[in-house]
Amino acid sequence: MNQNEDFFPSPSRPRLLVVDDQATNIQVLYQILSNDYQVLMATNGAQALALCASKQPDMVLLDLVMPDMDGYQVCQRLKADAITRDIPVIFITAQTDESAEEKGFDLGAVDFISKPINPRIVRARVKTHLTLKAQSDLLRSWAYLDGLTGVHNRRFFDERIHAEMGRAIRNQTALSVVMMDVDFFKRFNDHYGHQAGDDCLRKVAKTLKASLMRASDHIARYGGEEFVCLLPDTGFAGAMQLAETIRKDIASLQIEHSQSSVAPFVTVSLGVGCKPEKVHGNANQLINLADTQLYKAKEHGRHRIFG
Ligand code: GH3
Ligand code: MG
Ligand code: MG
Ligand code: MG
Repeated sequence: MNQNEDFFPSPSRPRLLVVDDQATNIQVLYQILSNDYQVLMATNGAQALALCASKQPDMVLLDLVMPDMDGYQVCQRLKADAITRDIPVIFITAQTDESAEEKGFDLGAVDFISKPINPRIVRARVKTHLTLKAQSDLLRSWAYLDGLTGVHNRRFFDERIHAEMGRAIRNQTALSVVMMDVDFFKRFNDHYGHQAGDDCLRKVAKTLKASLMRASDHIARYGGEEFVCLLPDTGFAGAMQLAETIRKDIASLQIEHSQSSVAPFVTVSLGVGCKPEKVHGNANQLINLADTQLYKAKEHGRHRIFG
């Protein structure tokens, strides 16, 4: 696999949500935009909020005046929810007074388009804001990646484990953490050089990624030669099984390590921590548990798993 694929995911057709209480207005916008974009439609605020949460559009074109919930209220609700906060909102309105525009910007809108609609202006503004959104998404994703290996970094893990723990407690599901550390890696670096050490870490990360079974699993580089797997909906037995897969897969790489006291190739030790279903948990305690178990695996001879 090309390593850059993780850094530059191939863009799919951007998805827009058009919200207007009048079907004819939606139709006009659909005709202007559907050649270039995937266009979702909603005729009221509640529908718009539901679609934003479930379909994660790249932008919302929002009518200001609507019965029930008006555009301001919809915008306010979108910005108050972490899941929809970053979706850019453009208001579309026949109102021409500046205070309406000011209020929209105050609520977090990125732009205003006035009715009657000028197709070229709509296309230009949509394109500009989608470009900005794509750039900021890319920057955000870089901030969560480890530069050496391309897997997530510790910042990502620290944020994610708190979110997943909250979810696991709410849903009464299990959550597991597997901590992994390369055995005698200092000796590896000293003997083969730092460059070879970096290569080794890249191979280990790639293998780890391949060993994970579910799309919902996450791996991150936790420290120098330490990696961590976060496994939602996974109980103790499942996490131990995965740890064993990882232990074997990395040994199978047969990366020469003449200075190791366990084997003539690179090996890893693993610690498993699990918050069982229906048990209240705490993210820091779960990390500490996996870490303690990893320490025991080291103490008991390395190239093994404790849980
Ligand atoms: P143990 O089996 O107990 O884990 O021993 P160890 O030598 O692996 O553990 P220790 O923590 O003493 O050494 C970790 C080494 O990992 C130290 C450092 O040289 C190396 N290291 C940390 N980050 C990197 C990196 O980004 N690249 C390279 N090449 N080496 C790194
Ligand atoms: Mg309207
Ligand atoms: Mg270490
Ligand atoms: Mg080590």
